[in-house]
Amino acid sequence: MKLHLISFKTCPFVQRAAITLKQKNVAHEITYIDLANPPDWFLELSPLGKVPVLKVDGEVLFESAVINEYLDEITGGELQPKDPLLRAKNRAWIEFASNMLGNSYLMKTATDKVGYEKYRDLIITQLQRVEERLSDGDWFNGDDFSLADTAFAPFFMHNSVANNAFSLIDPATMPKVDAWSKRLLALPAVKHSVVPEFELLYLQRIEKFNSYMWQQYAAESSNHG
Ligand SMILES: N[C@@H](CCC(=O)N[C@@H](CS)C(=O)NCC(=O)O)C(=O)O
Repeated sequence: MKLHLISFKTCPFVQRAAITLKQKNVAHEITYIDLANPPDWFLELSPLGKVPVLKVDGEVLFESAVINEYLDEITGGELQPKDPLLRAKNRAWIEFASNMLGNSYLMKTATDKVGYEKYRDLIITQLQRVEERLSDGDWFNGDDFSLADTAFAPFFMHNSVANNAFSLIDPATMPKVDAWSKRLLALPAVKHSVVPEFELLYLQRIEKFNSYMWQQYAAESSNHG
């Protein structure tokens, strides 16, 4: 079976599938496209014009959560809880993580302070919810690494760029989230789920938005030489 992931280098949703592929050591090809100028062949095969798309031989799969369940199922299925209720709850939290990624995008592209603070505060409230949900184990469900971990990891990677300059994690009030995010970022499958120049590309992208968040960062960086 031939697996082919269509990607955009800074997309957190594609990164979920990349983590699963790395974690399970699954052979695959990757093609990177420019979302600002998507090729016609991509628009033809992606129903929503979004990445990720996974081509499975001639077939097309889209939506990161669906792609991840499929990748896990064809390779043993150990990244999903066996209990149907826990599995359903995990799906709901994966959707929650998608909502956080949406808020993160709106925060980093907001052009004024009011817009920026609205989404920043929403994300902080969401992180506090996750803090309440986490158990004492290493991963989202405790001892077993799962697709829920792969779904949140991209948020933590974006949150940690530029030496945590944009971080919204308060270790004092969110100690479990803090420890979990560090554990995820240290995992080889997460580290190698993005291209080596990821951080630079991420910063270039938010610079292009010239958003409130970028302006604060640029002012702060120039103050410190
Ligand atoms: N719900 C989708 C979201 C994917 C998504 O929003 N991808 C973004 C890039 S990170 C995209 O392709 N945007 C292009 C567009 O909306 O035109 C998933 O989980 O796969």
